[in-house]
Amino acid sequence: MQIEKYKLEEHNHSLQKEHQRKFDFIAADIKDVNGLLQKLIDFQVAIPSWALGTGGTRFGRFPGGGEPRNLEEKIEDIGLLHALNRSSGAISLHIPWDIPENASHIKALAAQNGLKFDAMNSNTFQDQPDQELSYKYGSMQHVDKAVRKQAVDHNIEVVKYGLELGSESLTVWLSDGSCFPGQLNFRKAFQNTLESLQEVYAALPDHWKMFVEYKAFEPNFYSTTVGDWGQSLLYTSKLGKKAYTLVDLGHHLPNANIEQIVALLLMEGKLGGFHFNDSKYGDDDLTVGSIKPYQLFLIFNELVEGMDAKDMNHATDLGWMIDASHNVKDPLEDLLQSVEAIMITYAQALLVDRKRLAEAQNNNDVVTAQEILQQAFRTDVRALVAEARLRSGGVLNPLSVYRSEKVRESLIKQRGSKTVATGL
Ligand code: PSV
Ligand code: MN
Repeated sequence: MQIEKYKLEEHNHSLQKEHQRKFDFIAADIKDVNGLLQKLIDFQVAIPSWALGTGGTRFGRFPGGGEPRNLEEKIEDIGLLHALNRSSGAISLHIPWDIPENASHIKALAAQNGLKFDAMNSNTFQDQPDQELSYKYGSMQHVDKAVRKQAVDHNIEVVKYGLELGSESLTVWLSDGSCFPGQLNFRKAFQNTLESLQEVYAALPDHWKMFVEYKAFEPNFYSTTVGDWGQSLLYTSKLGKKAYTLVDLGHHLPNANIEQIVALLLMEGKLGGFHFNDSKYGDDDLTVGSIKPYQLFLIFNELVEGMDAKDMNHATDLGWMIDASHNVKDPLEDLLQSVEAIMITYAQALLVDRKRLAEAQNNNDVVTAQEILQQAFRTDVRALVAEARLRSGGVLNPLSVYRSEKVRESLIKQRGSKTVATGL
């Protein structure tokens, strides 16, 4: 579904005066406002192909209707988000949930919607109906070499699909681990996994990156074979320069200092990408910024500081993706909220007075350091984010257009009320 351009313009026109007042107010306090806006305009967050449907829990799933029935419709949904916010210009595919049967057609459709292909995601955490060997006891860690080979071959196949689409990275998330003490020999599980990853790495094109995602627990509850950033870093360091660690915000044990993890991975040149979401307890997959917005700000603060220290391009040198889906919201509204939260937090991190912060740190002036961070965090930057959207052809308030144009109702009419998108 597409919203006609004149409707977007009408919407912007109706909010323009109020927006201008708010924008002028904040712009007056910023030294290089155009430079900051350009960074916001350039920053794009990939949407995963599995987030367009209402997510499930292991207790049930309550689809909301109008969910995309195939990859084409998923691309259209992301195209719509991108038309509204101009910050969701990429799609990340999960194989086999979204196999591009006709790559050139899918590529052309994505291009029409202004979308690029972000990281490809493999799946060895579920058994597929036509699959020969089971992943019940793991995939790349498996005691049986034949199972490991099947997992390796699958990842290589995912790279092939990605090559056809113009993607340049592979994300490997393994659910491998154990549920009970004694079930696994940790060292052998690690070595098997490393060997399997090395085989995939060897098949990776030179211009590609491999992201190794870690997760503390779930579905395994006693041990996870890539359980934390230390283990991921161990694998990626042994693999080589095309391998990086991927941080998913929901994959840590409670109270982990994620901002410090990010700072150190960046320092080592081993941070590759991000999966954004929020959580209260674990891998809750809640809307970005809905539970711990200050933590998100502190993470972005380290990202900006660490990337600038290495002269990295904020928009292109790391992979940015949302990884969330849940039961109770319209997934498209939820994604609009998540992207907005990311843009707001990025803008706040760009406002941190880094020179003064460094001085405060050198003087052990703890109070001033906190004041500087909270000054940025407490700044209402929404008009800056809206102005960036406006300048790049989007709308001032994406959620309000989505609702006033009755997008979900149209999608239900078009696709039906009982559709269920592929994913979890
Ligand atoms: C696992 O919880 C994960 O974060 C991985 O990134 C998967 O690819 C994705 O979620 C599947 O929903
Ligand atoms: Mn993830």
